[in-house]
Amino acid sequence: MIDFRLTPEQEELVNLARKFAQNEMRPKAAQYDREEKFPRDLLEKAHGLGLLNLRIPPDYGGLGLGCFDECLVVEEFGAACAGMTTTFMSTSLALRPILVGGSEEQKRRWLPGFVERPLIAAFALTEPDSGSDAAGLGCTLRREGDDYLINGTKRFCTNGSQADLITLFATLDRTKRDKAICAIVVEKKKTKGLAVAKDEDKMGIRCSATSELVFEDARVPAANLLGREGEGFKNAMKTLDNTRPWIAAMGVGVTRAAIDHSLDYAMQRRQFGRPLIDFQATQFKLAQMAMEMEAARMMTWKSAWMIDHDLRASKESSIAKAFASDTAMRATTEAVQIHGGYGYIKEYPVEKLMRDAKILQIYEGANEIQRMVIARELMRSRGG
Ligand code: COS
Repeated sequence: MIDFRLTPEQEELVNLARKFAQNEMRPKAAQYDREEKFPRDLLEKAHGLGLLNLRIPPDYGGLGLGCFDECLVVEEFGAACAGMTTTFMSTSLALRPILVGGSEEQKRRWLPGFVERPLIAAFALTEPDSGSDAAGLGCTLRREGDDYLINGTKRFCTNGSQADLITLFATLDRTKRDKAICAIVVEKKKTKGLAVAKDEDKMGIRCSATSELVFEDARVPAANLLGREGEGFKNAMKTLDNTRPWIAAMGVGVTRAAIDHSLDYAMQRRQFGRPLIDFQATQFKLAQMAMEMEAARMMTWKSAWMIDHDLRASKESSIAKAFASDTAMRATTEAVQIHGGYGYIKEYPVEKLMRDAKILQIYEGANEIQRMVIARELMRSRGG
């Protein structure tokens, strides 16, 4: 049975998220982008409204909402500011490995704090020499008594410099690739030997923190290991299957903002004695943007629905992520084109949308990786 209507509770959630996004996030988006200001104040407000970490189960104090609900909220956030959205949602990404691989005791130890307080978490997988090839990690962990000693560098870690807790992926033996990767929780304040090397100066999502973290004989209790040694890679893959739909939802939100701004502009801007919207060239651009946005939203909803029904959604998550982020890139580029010279200056919001859209094609697995996952799943369906 298919039903595209939202429940009254979901409508309420969307309205709350939309109000917050339009009244609190959007007015500050340009300033925070310009000043690279970390949106801690907004994160605290969003947390106070109950809009963050929606998927923490009730057993640990959370609302226990689904991936679908999370995507509804992310679309609203994404339509206001992708940088702020990335900041808010990266905690949800970083907590997922605890939900995927953590013991009951570990979940009880770490999750309730994120419901009670606006704590921040970071997911540390990528390294200077290991990005798309996630099994090629060089950051090592070595058992010593009741601890692990961690050595190596993590790069492009969202929230890294601001995080209270880091879910870290490191290897026992680089030559064994995915079979030697472990997932471990690093509590930042308690960990000596962990330093923030820098926050990157980025093209887009500039208010979010993208950090380089250096571990030098950083000692972490062995009790913080999630699952068993060697289970970290699968944990990371399952986590990403689960979180890619919200990157897609953000792409839908960014596309929606591009359409809104373009429509406003095309209706008031006059050339050749007529508003731009009267020209078929403008109408067709907007129609294409709307068609692609609608398709991207359906793909997002389907992948989220599958996750909420415990179905393996590797292919669908990758399809949604790649399509929606490509859509956002095309739509924001067209939005700049519709605005002409005004689209190219910072006084108008579409140039920021275009800069922000680019990262959606790159992070949480580059779109080339998504296509690789989709193709592999197709081959798997034929026994390959
Ligand atoms: N769920 C469960 N298990 C999975 C899985 C998934 N989605 N994807 C892979 N696995 C398992 C495989 O089944 C295999 O297990 P077995 O050996 O027991 O059969 C193991 O993991 C290794 O998988 P595979 O051989 O496919 O690994 P590859 O090294 O070829 O890498 C890709 C696979 C490219 C998909 C992976 O490296 C990847 O996702 N890279 C992008 C990383 C990324 O998104 N980085 C951004 C970080 S967040 S900013």
